[in-house]
Amino acid sequence: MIMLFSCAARTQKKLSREARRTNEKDGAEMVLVNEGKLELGGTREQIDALKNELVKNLSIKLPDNFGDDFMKQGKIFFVSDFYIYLYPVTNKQFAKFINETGYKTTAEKNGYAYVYDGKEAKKLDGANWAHPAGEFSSIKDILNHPVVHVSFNDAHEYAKWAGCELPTEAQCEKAARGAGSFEYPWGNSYENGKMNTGLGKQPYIDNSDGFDFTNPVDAFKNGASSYGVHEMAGNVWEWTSDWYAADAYKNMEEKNPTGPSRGEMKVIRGGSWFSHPGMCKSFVREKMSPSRYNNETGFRCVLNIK
Ligand SMILES: [Ca+2]
Ligand SMILES: [Ca+2]
Repeated sequence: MIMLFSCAARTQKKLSREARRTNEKDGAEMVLVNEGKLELGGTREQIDALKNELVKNLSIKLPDNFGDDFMKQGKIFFVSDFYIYLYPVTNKQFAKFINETGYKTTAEKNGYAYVYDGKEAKKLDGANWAHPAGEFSSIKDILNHPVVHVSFNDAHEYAKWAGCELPTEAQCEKAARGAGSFEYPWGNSYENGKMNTGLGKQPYIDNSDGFDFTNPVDAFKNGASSYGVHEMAGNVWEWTSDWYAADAYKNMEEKNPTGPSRGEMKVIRGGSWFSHPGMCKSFVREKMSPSRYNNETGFRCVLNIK
C-alpha cells in the first residue's frame, strides 16, 4: 500500500514537470531534457573519420593523439532530468543582467578584447560584450545574437543572477545528441542550412550558411536536437561548468558527472561561426582558460531539478 502510494507520488511529480518553462529573470525559454543514459564521447571510427575530414579539408597535420580526449571509455553515464535554455544567452538578455547588477565583465576591466575578423585575431581597445567588434561597434542591431567576449567567470555570474547554473559537459552532450544520440543535433551527417560555421582555416568565414559571424539565435529552425534545443552546433562555442582533463571520462562519476574537481582550463562545446563543421560535432571537446574571452564564445544556462 505504502509502495503504491510512493509510486503514484513519483508519477505525479514527473507529470508536473512541464516540457517548457520560462525563466522570469531573463525571459529565457527552457526545455526539459529527460533523464537517461549517455555514453560520453565518440567511437574510434568516428574520431578517425573526423580526423581524416579535417586533414583533407584544412590541409593540416594533426597530432597523433588528436581526439583521444573525446573518445568513449566504455562507461555509461546517467544524467537526471534538467532544463536547458533553448538558445544561447543573447546580447539583450546580457544587457538586462548588466543593467540590474552593474556587473563589469573581464573584458571591460581589462579594457580590450581579441576580435577575430575572419582572417586574424586583433587586439582591440574598448572591445567587449557591448562593443563586440571594437570600441565604435554596438549591439543595437544584433540584440538577438549570442553575447560574446564573456569569460567563464562572467558566464558563471550571469547564471547565478538568473537562478541557474552553467551546464556540465555531460548535459551539453546529451542536449546536443538528442534522444537518438546523433553526431550532430539533427542526425549523423553534415547538412548545410542547419547551423552557422566557418571553414576552420583562413579566411575562416563561410557565408554559404547565410552568416559571416554570429547569427540570431533562432535563425536555424531545423537545427535543433530532438529535445528542441537550438544552436548546440555552430554560432558560438559555449562554456560548460567542467574543468578540462584529457582523461576526464575515465575518472568521472557515473551519475550526473561534474568533471574533475580542479584544473586550469574549462571545457567549451559546440563549435562556432569560425569552426570547421566537423568541430561542431556533439562529442568534440575544446578547452579554454576561464579568464579568456573572444567573439566566438558564449554560453547558455541550465536549471537543475533538485
Ligand atoms: Ca557561417
Ligand atoms: Ca553553439
